Amino acid sequence: MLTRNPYEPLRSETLPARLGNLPEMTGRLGSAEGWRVREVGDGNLNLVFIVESTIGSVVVKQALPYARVVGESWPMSLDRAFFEYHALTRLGARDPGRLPALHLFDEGQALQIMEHLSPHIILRRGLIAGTFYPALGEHLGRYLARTLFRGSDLSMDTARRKADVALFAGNVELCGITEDLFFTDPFWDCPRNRHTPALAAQVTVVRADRDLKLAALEMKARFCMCAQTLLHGDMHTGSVMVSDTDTRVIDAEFAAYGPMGFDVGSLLGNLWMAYFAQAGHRADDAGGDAYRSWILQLAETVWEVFVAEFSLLWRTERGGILGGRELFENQADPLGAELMLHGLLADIWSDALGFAGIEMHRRILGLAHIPEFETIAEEERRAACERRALAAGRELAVHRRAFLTIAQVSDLVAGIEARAR
Ligand code: SR1
Ligand code: MG
Repeated sequence: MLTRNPYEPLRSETLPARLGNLPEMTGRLGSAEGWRVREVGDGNLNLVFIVESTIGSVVVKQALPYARVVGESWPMSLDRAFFEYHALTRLGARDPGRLPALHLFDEGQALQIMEHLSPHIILRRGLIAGTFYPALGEHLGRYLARTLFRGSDLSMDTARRKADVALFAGNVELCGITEDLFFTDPFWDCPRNRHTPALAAQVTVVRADRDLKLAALEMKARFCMCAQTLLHGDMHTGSVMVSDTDTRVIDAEFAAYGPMGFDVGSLLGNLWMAYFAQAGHRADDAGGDAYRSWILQLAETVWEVFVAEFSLLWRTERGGILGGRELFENQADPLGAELMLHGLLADIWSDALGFAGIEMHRRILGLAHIPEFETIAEEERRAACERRALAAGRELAVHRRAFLTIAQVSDLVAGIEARAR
C-alpha cells in the first residue's frame, strides 16, 4: 500500500513502480509496463504528471514539501493536498461536472489521482492564443453562483457549517500566503517581489499611494474577517481548463472560508489583465480589437450569469442558517427577501471589484506573476501593458463602490486601452 510508505516525491521514472499496483491506476491504464509518464506542472507549488497508456490516461498531482516557484528555501507542509481533496469533494458536489473527477486521494503521499482532462488546456494559454470559447462565461458564472451560494449560510445548516469552517480554518499556510502575497507584499518593498524594470517609476508611485494602500488593507480585512462561504481561493485563469465546449475548475488547495467576492473578483481581474496583455502578443495587433471586445464581453457574461443564477438559487433553494423565509415569504412579504438579495449582490459586486484591483497589482508587482505578461519578451512593450492594467486596477480597488454596473467597468478598461494608442 502506498500510504504505509513514508512520503516521497514521485519522479517520472519512479511513478510506474510506485503506483503500479493501485487498482485506480491499473483499472484505467492496464499494467505499468505500458505507461508513458510526463511531468507537466507549471504552477507555483506542486508536481503534476500525465500518465497515459494505449487504453486510458490519468493525472497524478502531488504536493512538494516546499514552494516550487521559489525552491527548497521556502519549506511548506504537505497539508494542502488534504484541503484540496476536501474542497474538491464539496465544490464538485455544488456544481456537478465542473471539476475533474477524483479517483484516489492518498494523504500520506499528499497525492491525488484524477481525471485527465483532454483536449483541455489551461485557460490562460487559450487567452494568450486568442481563442474564443462560446460557453465559457455561462459555465464560470454558474459555477461561481452555485459554489458560493451552496457553501454559505444561505444553504448550510449550523452543524455542517461550523464543522466545515473549523476544518478549513486549518488551511493556515495557504491562507497566510494569500494574506501576504495578495494584500501586503506588492505595496511595500518586500524582498519576494519583482517587477519589470521599466516599471520602476510606477512602483514608487504605487508604494506611496495612501488611498490604494488603504484599499488593499480594507480588502485584506474583508478577506480575513468575512467567512461568508467556502471559496476556491485561487480562482484565476490558470485554475480553469477549457476545451471548445467544456470548462473545468482545478487546483482548489487555497480553499478557505471567505467573502464571495474574492473568487468572483480574482477571476474578473485575471480576465481584465488578459485584455491588457493582448497588445503584447501580436506584432501588428491583428485581430486585437475583436478579441479584446470578446474578453470584455466574457467578463460581463460571467457577472451577469452569476447574478441570474445566484438570484435563482436565492428564490428557489434558500434555506440553512440565513434562509429567513419566516420573516419574508412566510409573511407574504417576498419584497423583503428581494431587498436582502439586492443588498447582498451589491456587496459581492463592490468586494469583487476591490479584489480584482488588488489581484491586478499583485500579479505585476508581487512574487507570483502571470504568463499573459511574462510571455511578452520585449520589456518596454510588456511594461506598457502592465501600466494599463495597474491604472485600471487602482481605479477598481480605490473606487470600487462607484461602479454600479459591469458595463461601466468595461468602459473604464476600454478607455484606458484606447487612450494608450
Ligand atoms: C507561493 S504560491 C504563489 C501563488 O501561486 C498560487 O497559484 C497562488 O495564486 C499563490 O498566491
Ligand atoms: Mg494553482
